[in-house]
Amino acid sequence: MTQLKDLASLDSAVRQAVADVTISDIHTHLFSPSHGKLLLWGVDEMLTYHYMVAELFTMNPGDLTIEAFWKLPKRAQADLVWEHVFLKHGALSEACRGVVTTLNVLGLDVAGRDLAGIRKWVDAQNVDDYLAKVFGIANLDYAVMTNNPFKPEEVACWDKDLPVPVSLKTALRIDDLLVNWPAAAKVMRQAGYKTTAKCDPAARKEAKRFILDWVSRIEPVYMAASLGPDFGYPSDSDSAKVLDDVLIPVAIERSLPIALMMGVKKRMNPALGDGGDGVGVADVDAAANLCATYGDAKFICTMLSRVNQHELCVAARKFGNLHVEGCWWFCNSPSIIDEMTRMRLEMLGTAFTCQHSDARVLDQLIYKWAHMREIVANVLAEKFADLFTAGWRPTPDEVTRDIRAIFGGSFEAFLAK
Ligand code: FIX
Ligand code: ZN
Repeated sequence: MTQLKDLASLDSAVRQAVADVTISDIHTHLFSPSHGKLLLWGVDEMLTYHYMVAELFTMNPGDLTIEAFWKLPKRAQADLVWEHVFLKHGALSEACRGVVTTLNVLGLDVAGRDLAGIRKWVDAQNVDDYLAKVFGIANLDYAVMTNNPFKPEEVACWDKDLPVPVSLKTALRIDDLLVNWPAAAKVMRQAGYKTTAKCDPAARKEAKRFILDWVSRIEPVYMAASLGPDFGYPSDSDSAKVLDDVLIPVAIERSLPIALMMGVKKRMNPALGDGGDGVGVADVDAAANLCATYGDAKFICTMLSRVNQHELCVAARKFGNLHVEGCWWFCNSPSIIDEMTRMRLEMLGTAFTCQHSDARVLDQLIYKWAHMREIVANVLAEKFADLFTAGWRPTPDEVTRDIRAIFGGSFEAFLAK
C-alpha cells in the first residue's frame, strides 16, 4: 500500500483507524449471562457502581448514612445517586459522564433525564442479546473476566458447567492465595486439598495442585492478583513463598502470565465496600525483581498510582517478560490516560496495552471504550504527525497495525512469546 503523503491524510487515517479498531478488553469483572446475578447490567447497576456510591457520599445527601443506603433496594439506591449526584451536583466526573455517554449511545433519553423511560427500555432487554449488542457497539472481539476460585458463588456456577460465550475469556484471580493464606487454605481444604493455616511446603504443594486443577478447568488467559503498596519481592513473606513455590512454577509449566495489579489500599473506608479501596505507591522493584529472577515466566503489570507510571515504563524497557497494561481504576480519567499513553508511546513504542475497561457493569463497556478511543485518537494523531515531520512515511496498513497493537495486538504477541 502507498505511503501517506501529507499530514492531513495521515491525521484522518489515524483517527479512522482508532474509530474502527477491534479491541481486546484484557481486564473486566464481567461474567457469563448463564452465571445469573454475577453479571451486572442495566442503568440501576451503572448508577450504583461503587464509583457512584463513593461520589454520593463525597456530597451531602442530607441525613442519609451509608449504612441506611446499603439497606435500600437497588432501585432506591439508584434514585438517590440520580437525584444527588446527577441532578443536584452535576455529572462532571468521568464515572458520571460515562453513564451519560452509555445511555446516549444506546439512544435513550438521557438529555430529557427520563430515568423511568430508560428503566422501561432496560427491563425489556434480554441479557444474552444485550451482551452481544454492547460488545458490538464497543467493538470488542473479547473481554477477559475475573474468575475467583475462592468465591463460593462463582465456584457454584463453574460446578454447573454452564455455557460461557466465546467473547468472554477467563482469568484466574488468586489474591487470597497471596495476601490471605489462612482464608485461601480453608477454601482449598474444604475442596479436598490438604492445605493448612500454616503456609508450609506441604501446604504449598497442595495449593499448586489446586491452582493446576483450576487452570485445567477454566483455561485462563492469565493468573492475576491485586497487591498492596507494601508488596515486596524478594522477601520471606508467605506471599513470596507462594509465588516461588506455587504460582511461578504453574506460570512456567503452563506458559501462563501472572498479572500483578499493584498499589491497592484495600478498604481504606470499609463502609463503602468495593468503593472503599484506596491507592498507595507500589514498589516497582518487586515487579522488576520477579522479572529478573524468573526469566522464563511472563508478567503483566498495571499499577494504581500515577506516581508509579514512569518507573514502571522504564522497567518494561528492561524486561521482555514484562508487559505494561491499562490506566487502572484511579488512573482511568482522561487527564491521566493522556499523560500515561504519551509516556508509554514515547518509551515503549507500541509494546504495551493502552487500556482495560475494568468494567463491572456490562453497559460500561460502551463508555469506557468510547472515551478511550477519543483520547487515544488525539494522542496517536500527534505522535504519528511528529514521526511524519521527522521524515517517516507510514502506510495506512501500518497505521492500522500500530493502533491495533496497543488495543490488544501487543498483548497477544506477549502471550505468544
Ligand atoms: O482488583 C481489581 O480488579 C479492581 O479493578 C477492582 O477491585 C476495583 O473495585 C474496580 O473494579 C475498579 O475499577
Ligand atoms: Zn478490576
